[in-house]
Amino acid sequence: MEEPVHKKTRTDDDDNVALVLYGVDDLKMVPWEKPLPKPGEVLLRMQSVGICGSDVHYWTAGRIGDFVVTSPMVMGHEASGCVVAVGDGVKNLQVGDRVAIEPGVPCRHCDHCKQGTYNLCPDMRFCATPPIHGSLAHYYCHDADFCYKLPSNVSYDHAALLEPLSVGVHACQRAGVCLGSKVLICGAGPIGLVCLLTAKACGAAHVIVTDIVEQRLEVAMAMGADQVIKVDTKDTQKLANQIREKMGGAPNMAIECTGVEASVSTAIYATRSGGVVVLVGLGAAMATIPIVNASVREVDIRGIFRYRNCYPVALEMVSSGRVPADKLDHMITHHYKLANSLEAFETAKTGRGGAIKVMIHCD
Ligand code: NAD
Ligand code: 572
Ligand code: ZN
Repeated sequence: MEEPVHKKTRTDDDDNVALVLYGVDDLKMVPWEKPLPKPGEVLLRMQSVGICGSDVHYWTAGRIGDFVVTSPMVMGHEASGCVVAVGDGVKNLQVGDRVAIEPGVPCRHCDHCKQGTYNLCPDMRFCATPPIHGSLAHYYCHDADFCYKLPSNVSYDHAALLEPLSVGVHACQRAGVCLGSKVLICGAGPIGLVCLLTAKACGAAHVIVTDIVEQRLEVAMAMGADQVIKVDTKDTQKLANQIREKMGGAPNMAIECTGVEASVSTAIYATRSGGVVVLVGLGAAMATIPIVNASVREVDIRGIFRYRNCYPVALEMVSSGRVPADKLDHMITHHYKLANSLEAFETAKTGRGGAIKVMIHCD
């Protein structure tokens, strides 16, 4: 492993800074109060934080749907850190532990929480979803039971990737991917790519990935796609037939990771009768899609909302090598220090240099 458990690189341990969003196009690195762990929490010295499309969207648009940035908000929700202090009652972690941080903490009391479907909790507090602060800082406190201790063979970068990987795990579970599955994945952005890794780890026999950008398809091939298709037609039924021909049969399931209306249509047309289409991508609130075609062929259309109970699965997939470390590395295209976070966000926004996942190093 490249990182020591915890190395001290600054002289004043009380200094904290954070990357804070103040409004549209108004992102600043500012001094930020160093928090104290409350009962049940740990104080973390932050390590790797990946930039997600939603971070960039809050920065450029100030909102996603009904979630509006109305007060300053610390960015970042794909994160790992090292425990530097524990609050009262914390039993699962101790100082020096390296952890992955599951960014959404539910209320723990509602029916969904009690039944385990905690991702659907209406009172979920999710990092860097307004008004909840994220973790892109030197120091950050989080509920200890939503931190997962890392084995020594899992790096901080890969621990940060457990967040999008958990989306991939939930999507593949909702799709029912299993040994021998033929899977269509629409979109080779970070989310399509983690779905690819998870599908292969589940034993999928044949995975086809689509995109409109050649370079992203090259990354998909390097990460284990069996075949890729560059989408260059608006005729979604024709494209669906191409996918079926290339696969030697219709996919059992499609995992849609673009949110683009035409791509949702393609996913429905391509999927075999009795199969499943999982909508991961979130685009326009209203869409025209071939709903009757899906209905009369008993193609189930399922949504996902983030993930639940997936961090331990994602961590096991990485630590066991079922998701190979070198394949994960292919999606991390850029690295920046915390001090250069604004540059990191520019790279993520523009996609310059073929950016897919931009990683910020806080220590
Ligand atoms: P991204 O924008 O990086 O990736 C989308 C990819 O789709 C891009 O590579 C783009 O070139 C490609 N694309 C565009 N049009 C296409 C088409 N017609 N056919 C095939 N490919 C096409 O985004 P991402 O970070 O990978 O996230 C993907 C989506 O997943 C987003 O909509 C995001 O909001 C959503 N998401 C949903 C959840 C959830 O809980 N449901 C969680 C995380 C992300
Ligand atoms: O990693 C979690 C995550 N979730 C995303 C996008 C990116 N990363 N989602 C898309 C936006 N929704 S939302 O419901 N919302 C802003 C809460 O529109 C959540 C899931
Ligand atoms: Zn995200």
